[in-house]
Amino acid sequence: MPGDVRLRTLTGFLFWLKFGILVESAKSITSMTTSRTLSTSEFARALGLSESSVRRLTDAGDLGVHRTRGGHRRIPVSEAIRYVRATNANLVEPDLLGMGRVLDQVKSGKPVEDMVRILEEGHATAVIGLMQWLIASGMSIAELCDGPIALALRHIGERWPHDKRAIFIEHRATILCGRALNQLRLSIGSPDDEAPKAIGGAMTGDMYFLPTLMASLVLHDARFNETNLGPNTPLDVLADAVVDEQPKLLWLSISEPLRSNSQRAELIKLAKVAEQNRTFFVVGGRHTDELASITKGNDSQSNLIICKSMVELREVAIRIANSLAIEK
Ligand code: B12
Repeated sequence: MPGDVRLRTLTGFLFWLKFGILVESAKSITSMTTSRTLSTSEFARALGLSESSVRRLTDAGDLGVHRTRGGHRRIPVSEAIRYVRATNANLVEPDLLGMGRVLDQVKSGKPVEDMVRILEEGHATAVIGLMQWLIASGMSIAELCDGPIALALRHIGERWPHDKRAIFIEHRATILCGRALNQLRLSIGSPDDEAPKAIGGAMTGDMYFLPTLMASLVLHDARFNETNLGPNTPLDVLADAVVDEQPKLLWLSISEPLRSNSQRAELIKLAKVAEQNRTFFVVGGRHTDELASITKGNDSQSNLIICKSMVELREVAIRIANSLAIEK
Protein backbone atom coordinates (compact mmCIF):
# COMPACT_ATOMS: atom_id res chain seq x y z
CA MET A 1 0.00 0.00 0.00
CA PRO A 2 1.08 3.59 -0.61
CA GLY A 3 2.02 4.24 3.02
CA ASP A 4 4.45 1.34 2.85
CA VAL A 5 6.31 3.07 0.09
CA ARG A 6 7.44 5.71 2.55
CA LEU A 7 11.19 5.58 2.59
CA ARG A 8 13.79 6.10 5.18
CA THR A 9 16.33 8.81 4.47
CA LEU A 10 19.14 7.63 2.29
CA THR A 11 22.54 8.22 3.76
CA GLY A 12 25.94 9.06 2.50
CA PHE A 13 27.43 10.61 -0.52
CA LEU A 14 30.09 7.96 -1.00
CA PHE A 15 29.65 8.06 -4.69
CA TRP A 16 31.30 11.52 -4.81
CA LEU A 17 34.54 9.76 -4.25
CA LYS A 18 33.94 7.56 -7.29
CA PHE A 19 32.86 10.44 -9.49
CA GLY A 20 35.65 12.65 -8.22
CA ILE A 21 38.05 10.06 -9.55
CA LEU A 22 36.18 9.82 -12.86
CA VAL A 23 36.26 13.56 -13.36
CA GLU A 24 39.91 13.64 -12.37
CA SER A 25 40.65 11.15 -15.11
CA ALA A 26 38.90 13.35 -17.65
CA LYS A 27 40.79 16.54 -16.94
CA SER A 28 43.11 16.21 -19.87
CA ILE A 29 40.34 15.97 -22.42
CA THR A 30 40.45 18.56 -25.17
CA SER A 31 37.30 19.73 -27.07
CA MET A 32 33.52 20.13 -27.03
CA THR A 33 30.37 22.06 -27.61
CA THR A 34 27.04 20.64 -26.49
CA SER A 35 25.45 20.84 -29.90
CA ARG A 36 28.37 18.90 -31.30
CA THR A 37 27.81 15.73 -33.24
CA LEU A 38 30.17 12.80 -33.64
CA SER A 39 31.13 10.87 -36.73
CA THR A 40 30.55 7.10 -36.64
CA SER A 41 34.30 6.56 -36.36
CA GLU A 42 34.60 8.93 -33.35
CA PHE A 43 31.70 7.17 -31.66
CA ALA A 44 33.19 3.75 -32.49
CA ARG A 45 36.58 4.68 -30.98
CA ALA A 46 34.96 6.22 -27.89
CA LEU A 47 33.22 2.93 -27.12
CA GLY A 48 35.84 0.55 -28.51
CA LEU A 49 33.51 -0.70 -31.26
CA SER A 50 34.10 -1.26 -34.93
CA GLU A 51 32.64 1.23 -37.36
CA SER A 52 30.56 -1.50 -38.98
CA SER A 53 28.98 -2.31 -35.56
CA VAL A 54 28.08 1.35 -35.19
CA ARG A 55 26.53 1.38 -38.66
CA ARG A 56 24.51 -1.70 -37.71
CA LEU A 57 23.32 0.02 -34.53
CA THR A 58 22.17 3.04 -36.50
CA ASP A 59 20.50 0.91 -39.20
CA ALA A 60 18.63 -1.03 -36.50
CA GLY A 61 17.48 2.26 -34.95
CA ASP A 62 19.28 1.55 -31.65
CA LEU A 63 21.39 4.67 -32.07
CA GLY A 64 19.83 7.87 -33.39
CA VAL A 65 21.71 9.71 -36.14
CA HIS A 66 21.39 12.79 -38.27
CA ARG A 67 22.41 12.64 -41.91
CA THR A 68 24.56 15.37 -43.43
CA ARG A 69 23.69 16.70 -46.89
CA GLY A 70 26.27 14.29 -48.23
CA GLY A 71 24.47 11.39 -46.49
CA HIS A 72 27.06 10.86 -43.70
CA ARG A 73 25.82 9.75 -40.32
CA ARG A 74 26.35 12.18 -37.41
CA ILE A 75 25.53 11.24 -33.80
CA PRO A 76 24.50 14.07 -31.44
CA VAL A 77 26.49 14.03 -28.18
CA SER A 78 23.22 13.82 -26.21
CA GLU A 79 22.29 10.66 -28.17
CA ALA A 80 25.75 9.20 -27.59
CA ILE A 81 25.31 9.76 -23.85
CA ARG A 82 21.82 8.26 -23.91
CA TYR A 83 23.19 5.15 -25.63
CA VAL A 84 26.07 4.81 -23.14
CA ARG A 85 23.65 5.05 -20.21
CA ALA A 86 21.01 2.75 -21.71
CA THR A 87 23.47 -0.02 -22.52
CA ASN A 88 25.94 0.46 -19.69
CA ALA A 89 28.60 0.65 -22.35
CA ASN A 90 32.21 1.14 -21.40
CA LEU A 91 33.75 4.43 -22.41
CA VAL A 92 37.13 3.39 -23.76
CA GLU A 93 38.07 6.88 -24.97
CA PRO A 94 35.67 9.30 -23.28
CA ASP A 95 37.60 12.24 -24.75
CA LEU A 96 36.04 11.40 -28.07
CA LEU A 97 32.57 12.17 -26.76
CA GLY A 98 33.98 15.66 -27.07
CA MET A 99 33.80 17.00 -23.55
CA GLY A 100 37.38 18.18 -23.44
CA ARG A 101 37.40 21.95 -23.71
CA VAL A 102 34.65 21.95 -21.12
CA LEU A 103 36.36 19.64 -18.73
CA ASP A 104 39.53 21.69 -19.07
CA GLN A 105 37.59 24.20 -17.00
CA VAL A 106 37.16 21.59 -14.30
CA LYS A 107 40.33 21.89 -12.34
CA SER A 108 39.80 20.23 -8.98
CA GLY A 109 38.33 16.90 -10.06
CA LYS A 110 35.74 17.30 -7.29
CA PRO A 111 32.26 17.63 -8.84
CA VAL A 112 30.76 19.84 -6.15
CA GLU A 113 33.67 22.27 -6.03
CA ASP A 114 33.89 22.34 -9.79
CA MET A 115 30.17 22.98 -10.06
CA VAL A 116 30.37 25.87 -7.55
CA ARG A 117 33.21 27.49 -9.46
CA ILE A 118 31.77 27.21 -12.97
CA LEU A 119 28.34 28.35 -11.73
CA GLU A 120 29.85 31.35 -9.95
CA GLU A 121 31.82 32.19 -13.09
CA GLY A 122 28.67 31.82 -15.17
CA HIS A 123 30.34 29.32 -17.49
CA ALA A 124 27.35 27.94 -19.39
CA THR A 125 29.09 25.38 -21.61
CA ALA A 126 31.14 24.02 -18.75
CA VAL A 127 28.01 23.53 -16.63
CA ILE A 128 26.33 21.48 -19.36
CA GLY A 129 29.56 19.64 -20.10
CA LEU A 130 30.21 18.70 -16.47
CA MET A 131 26.64 17.45 -16.03
CA GLN A 132 26.80 15.45 -19.28
CA TRP A 133 30.12 13.99 -18.26
CA LEU A 134 28.85 12.90 -14.83
CA ILE A 135 25.78 11.31 -16.41
CA ALA A 136 27.84 9.55 -19.08
CA SER A 137 30.08 8.26 -16.26
CA GLY A 138 27.15 6.49 -14.65
CA MET A 139 25.73 8.99 -12.15
CA SER A 140 21.93 9.00 -12.12
CA ILE A 141 20.00 12.21 -12.76
CA ALA A 142 18.74 11.97 -9.17
CA GLU A 143 22.26 11.73 -7.74
CA LEU A 144 23.38 14.64 -9.89
CA CYS A 145 20.49 16.75 -8.60
CA ASP A 146 20.95 15.91 -4.90
CA GLY A 147 24.71 16.09 -5.18
CA PRO A 148 26.69 18.51 -7.32
CA ILE A 149 23.76 20.74 -8.27
CA ALA A 150 21.92 21.13 -4.95
CA LEU A 151 25.12 21.24 -2.90
CA ALA A 152 26.71 23.82 -5.20
CA LEU A 153 23.60 26.01 -5.03
CA ARG A 154 23.52 25.69 -1.26
CA HIS A 155 27.09 26.94 -1.19
CA ILE A 156 26.26 29.80 -3.56
CA GLY A 157 23.27 30.69 -1.34
CA GLU A 158 25.64 31.28 1.56
CA ARG A 159 26.96 34.42 -0.15
CA TRP A 160 23.68 36.11 0.70
CA PRO A 161 23.32 38.63 2.41
CA HIS A 162 27.02 39.47 2.76
CA ASP A 163 27.83 39.86 -0.92
CA LYS A 164 25.99 42.39 -3.04
CA ARG A 165 26.44 40.30 -6.19
CA ALA A 166 24.81 37.30 -4.48
CA ILE A 167 21.38 37.65 -6.04
CA PHE A 168 22.80 38.17 -9.53
CA ILE A 169 24.94 35.06 -9.12
CA GLU A 170 22.08 33.01 -7.65
CA HIS A 171 19.77 33.94 -10.50
CA ARG A 172 22.36 33.22 -13.15
CA ALA A 173 23.39 29.92 -11.54
CA THR A 174 19.75 28.83 -11.37
CA ILE A 175 19.19 29.65 -15.04
CA LEU A 176 22.36 27.81 -16.06
CA CYS A 177 21.33 24.72 -14.10
CA GLY A 178 17.84 24.82 -15.64
CA ARG A 179 19.27 25.13 -19.12
CA ALA A 180 21.67 22.24 -18.56
CA LEU A 181 18.98 20.02 -17.01
CA ASN A 182 16.73 20.59 -20.01
CA GLN A 183 19.62 19.64 -22.25
CA LEU A 184 20.15 16.46 -20.23
CA ARG A 185 16.57 15.45 -20.91
CA LEU A 186 17.76 14.64 -24.45
CA SER A 187 20.18 12.10 -23.01
CA ILE A 188 17.56 10.08 -21.19
CA GLY A 189 15.30 7.81 -23.19
CA SER A 190 11.63 8.70 -23.51
CA PRO A 191 8.94 6.69 -21.74
CA ASP A 192 6.50 4.84 -24.01
CA ASP A 193 2.86 5.90 -24.47
CA GLU A 194 1.68 3.30 -21.95
CA ALA A 195 3.89 4.71 -19.19
CA PRO A 196 2.11 5.97 -16.07
CA LYS A 197 1.43 9.70 -15.89
CA ALA A 198 2.87 12.06 -13.31
CA ILE A 199 1.99 15.72 -12.79
CA GLY A 200 3.48 18.25 -10.44
CA GLY A 201 4.82 21.68 -9.63
CA ALA A 202 5.30 24.16 -6.81
CA MET A 203 2.47 26.14 -5.26
CA THR A 204 1.47 29.80 -5.56
CA GLY A 205 4.15 32.04 -4.05
CA ASP A 206 6.86 29.41 -4.46
CA MET A 207 8.99 30.65 -7.34
CA TYR A 208 11.82 28.14 -7.00
CA PHE A 209 11.83 26.46 -10.38
CA LEU A 210 14.73 24.01 -10.10
CA PRO A 211 13.30 21.58 -7.53
CA THR A 212 10.16 20.89 -9.56
CA LEU A 213 12.18 20.70 -12.78
CA MET A 214 14.48 18.18 -11.11
CA ALA A 215 11.51 16.11 -9.94
CA SER A 216 10.12 16.00 -13.48
CA LEU A 217 13.46 14.86 -14.92
CA VAL A 218 13.89 12.20 -12.26
CA LEU A 219 10.40 10.88 -13.04
CA HIS A 220 11.11 11.00 -16.76
CA ASP A 221 14.23 8.96 -16.07
CA ALA A 222 12.10 6.51 -14.06
CA ARG A 223 9.92 6.14 -17.18
CA PHE A 224 6.93 8.23 -16.16
CA ASN A 225 5.09 10.42 -18.67
CA GLU A 226 5.51 13.56 -16.63
CA THR A 227 4.10 17.07 -16.91
CA ASN A 228 5.82 19.78 -14.91
CA LEU A 229 3.46 22.71 -14.31
CA GLY A 230 6.40 24.63 -12.85
CA PRO A 231 6.65 27.06 -9.94
CA ASN A 232 3.84 29.32 -8.73
CA THR A 233 1.06 26.88 -9.66
CA PRO A 234 -2.27 27.32 -7.82
CA LEU A 235 -3.10 24.21 -5.82
CA ASP A 236 -6.61 24.05 -7.31
CA VAL A 237 -5.04 23.80 -10.78
CA LEU A 238 -3.11 20.77 -9.54
CA ALA A 239 -6.28 19.32 -8.01
CA ASP A 240 -8.19 19.75 -11.30
CA ALA A 241 -5.27 18.18 -13.18
CA VAL A 242 -5.49 15.11 -10.93
CA VAL A 243 -9.18 14.70 -11.72
CA ASP A 244 -8.85 15.42 -15.45
CA GLU A 245 -5.59 13.65 -16.24
CA GLN A 246 -5.73 10.79 -13.71
CA PRO A 247 -1.97 10.70 -13.08
CA LYS A 248 -0.63 7.83 -10.96
CA LEU A 249 1.73 10.23 -9.23
CA LEU A 250 1.37 13.85 -8.20
CA TRP A 251 4.45 15.67 -6.94
CA LEU A 252 4.72 18.94 -5.08
CA SER A 253 7.88 20.80 -4.21
CA ILE A 254 7.62 23.04 -1.15
CA SER A 255 10.55 25.45 -0.98
CA GLU A 256 8.75 28.27 0.81
CA PRO A 257 6.97 28.24 4.19
CA LEU A 258 3.19 27.83 3.94
CA ARG A 259 1.69 31.32 3.89
CA SER A 260 -1.76 31.06 5.40
CA ASN A 261 -4.38 28.78 6.87
CA SER A 262 -6.25 28.83 3.59
CA GLN A 263 -3.13 27.56 1.83
CA ARG A 264 -2.85 24.81 4.47
CA ALA A 265 -6.52 23.89 3.88
CA GLU A 266 -5.99 23.82 0.10
CA LEU A 267 -3.03 21.54 0.56
CA ILE A 268 -5.04 19.09 2.64
CA LYS A 269 -7.80 19.25 0.04
CA LEU A 270 -5.30 18.46 -2.71
CA ALA A 271 -4.07 15.45 -0.74
CA LYS A 272 -7.68 14.25 -0.42
CA VAL A 273 -8.37 14.71 -4.15
CA ALA A 274 -5.25 12.67 -4.86
CA GLU A 275 -6.42 9.98 -2.43
CA GLN A 276 -9.90 9.83 -4.02
CA ASN A 277 -8.34 9.43 -7.46
CA ARG A 278 -5.89 6.75 -6.32
CA THR A 279 -2.96 9.03 -7.07
CA PHE A 280 0.22 8.80 -5.02
CA PHE A 281 1.04 12.25 -3.66
CA VAL A 282 4.80 12.72 -3.33
CA VAL A 283 5.98 15.84 -1.55
CA GLY A 284 9.49 17.15 -1.00
CA GLY A 285 11.45 20.34 -0.52
CA ARG A 286 12.99 22.48 2.20
CA HIS A 287 9.64 23.29 3.83
CA THR A 288 7.85 19.92 3.83
CA ASP A 289 8.03 19.57 7.60
CA GLU A 290 4.97 21.70 8.11
CA LEU A 291 2.94 19.54 5.75
CA ALA A 292 4.04 16.47 7.66
CA SER A 293 2.80 18.03 10.90
CA ILE A 294 -0.59 19.16 9.54
CA THR A 295 -1.34 15.76 8.00
CA LYS A 296 -0.05 13.75 10.97
CA GLY A 297 -2.55 11.26 12.32
CA ASN A 298 -4.91 11.80 9.39
CA ASP A 299 -5.68 8.31 8.07
CA SER A 300 -7.24 9.58 4.88
CA GLN A 301 -3.82 10.63 3.64
CA SER A 302 -2.28 7.17 3.32
CA ASN A 303 -1.30 8.02 -0.25
CA LEU A 304 0.99 10.80 0.95
CA ILE A 305 4.71 10.11 0.60
CA ILE A 306 7.23 12.58 1.93
CA CYS A 307 10.68 12.43 0.36
CA LYS A 308 13.83 14.25 1.36
CA SER A 309 15.69 13.89 -1.91
CA MET A 310 15.56 13.15 -5.60
CA VAL A 311 17.18 9.78 -4.96
CA GLU A 312 14.26 8.92 -2.68
CA LEU A 313 11.81 10.16 -5.32
CA ARG A 314 13.43 7.89 -7.87
CA GLU A 315 13.12 4.87 -5.57
CA VAL A 316 9.50 5.68 -4.80
CA ALA A 317 8.71 6.14 -8.50
CA ILE A 318 10.27 2.81 -9.41
CA ARG A 319 8.30 1.06 -6.65
CA ILE A 320 5.09 2.67 -7.81
CA ALA A 321 5.77 1.76 -11.45
CA ASN A 322 6.51 -1.84 -10.43
CA SER A 323 3.37 -2.12 -8.32
CA LEU A 324 1.30 -0.75 -11.21
CA ALA A 325 2.86 -3.27 -13.58
CA ILE A 326 1.91 -6.11 -11.20
CA GLU A 327 -1.68 -4.79 -10.93
CA LYS A 328 -2.09 -4.90 -14.74
C1 B12 B 1 18.53 30.19 -6.31
C2 B12 B 1 18.05 30.81 -5.02
C3 B12 B 1 17.22 31.91 -5.11
C4 B12 B 1 16.73 32.45 -6.43
C5 B12 B 1 15.55 31.59 -6.94
C6 B12 B 1 15.48 31.57 -8.45
C7 B12 B 1 14.35 30.70 -8.94
N1 B12 B 1 13.41 31.31 -9.61
O1 B12 B 1 14.32 29.51 -8.73
C8 B12 B 1 16.33 33.89 -6.03
C9 B12 B 1 17.52 34.81 -6.26
C10 B12 B 1 15.13 34.47 -6.73
C11 B12 B 1 16.15 33.75 -4.53
C12 B12 B 1 15.47 34.66 -3.79
C13 B12 B 1 15.42 34.65 -2.40
N2 B12 B 1 16.00 33.79 -1.58
CO1 B12 B 1 16.88 32.20 -2.23
N3 B12 B 1 18.04 30.86 -2.66
C14 B12 B 1 18.43 30.28 -3.77
C15 B12 B 1 19.40 29.11 -3.52
C16 B12 B 1 20.81 29.63 -3.75
C17 B12 B 1 19.17 27.88 -4.36
C18 B12 B 1 17.73 27.34 -4.33
C19 B12 B 1 17.60 26.15 -5.24
O2 B12 B 1 16.99 26.22 -6.29
N4 B12 B 1 18.21 25.05 -4.84
C20 B12 B 1 18.18 23.79 -5.62
C21 B12 B 1 17.17 22.87 -5.04
C22 B12 B 1 16.90 21.75 -5.98
O3 B12 B 1 17.70 22.35 -3.84
P1 B12 B 1 16.74 22.17 -2.55
O4 B12 B 1 15.76 23.25 -2.51
O5 B12 B 1 17.65 21.94 -1.42
O6 B12 B 1 15.94 20.84 -2.94
C23 B12 B 1 16.43 19.54 -2.64
C24 B12 B 1 15.53 18.83 -1.64
O7 B12 B 1 14.84 19.71 -0.80
C25 B12 B 1 14.65 17.96 -2.45
N5 B12 B 1 13.42 18.47 -3.01
C26 B12 B 1 13.05 19.73 -3.29
N6 B12 B 1 11.83 19.76 -3.84
C27 B12 B 1 11.41 18.48 -3.93
C28 B12 B 1 10.22 17.95 -4.43
C29 B12 B 1 10.03 16.58 -4.40
C30 B12 B 1 8.77 15.99 -4.95
C31 B12 B 1 11.05 15.73 -3.85
C32 B12 B 1 10.84 14.30 -3.80
C33 B12 B 1 12.23 16.28 -3.35
C34 B12 B 1 12.41 17.65 -3.40
O8 B12 B 1 15.48 17.59 -3.55
C35 B12 B 1 16.29 18.72 -3.93
C36 B12 B 1 17.60 18.23 -4.47
O9 B12 B 1 18.33 17.53 -3.49
C37 B12 B 1 19.11 28.81 -2.02
C38 B12 B 1 20.24 28.15 -1.27
C39 B12 B 1 19.84 26.74 -0.81
N7 B12 B 1 20.23 26.37 0.37
O10 B12 B 1 19.15 26.02 -1.47
C40 B12 B 1 18.71 30.19 -1.49
C41 B12 B 1 17.74 30.31 -0.28
C42 B12 B 1 16.68 29.27 -0.39
N8 B12 B 1 17.16 31.63 -0.45
C43 B12 B 1 17.00 32.22 0.68
C44 B12 B 1 16.47 33.51 0.81
C45 B12 B 1 16.50 34.11 2.22
C46 B12 B 1 15.97 34.21 -0.28
C47 B12 B 1 15.35 35.59 -0.24
C48 B12 B 1 14.28 35.77 0.83
C49 B12 B 1 16.48 36.62 -0.02
C50 B12 B 1 17.10 37.14 -1.22
N9 B12 B 1 18.17 36.45 -1.70
O11 B12 B 1 16.66 38.13 -1.70
C51 B12 B 1 14.76 35.77 -1.64
C52 B12 B 1 13.27 35.85 -1.71
C53 B12 B 1 12.53 34.57 -2.00
C54 B12 B 1 11.04 34.86 -2.03
N10 B12 B 1 10.29 34.16 -1.26
O12 B12 B 1 10.56 35.72 -2.71
C55 B12 B 1 17.43 31.36 1.84
C56 B12 B 1 16.23 30.75 2.59
C57 B12 B 1 16.43 30.71 4.08
C58 B12 B 1 15.22 30.08 4.78
N11 B12 B 1 15.22 30.22 6.06
O13 B12 B 1 14.34 29.48 4.21
C59 B12 B 1 18.39 30.36 1.15
C60 B12 B 1 18.48 28.99 1.86
C61 B12 B 1 19.78 31.04 1.09
C62 B12 B 1 20.44 31.20 2.44
N12 B12 B 1 21.51 30.49 2.68
O14 B12 B 1 20.02 31.96 3.26
N13 B12 B 1 16.73 32.67 -4.07
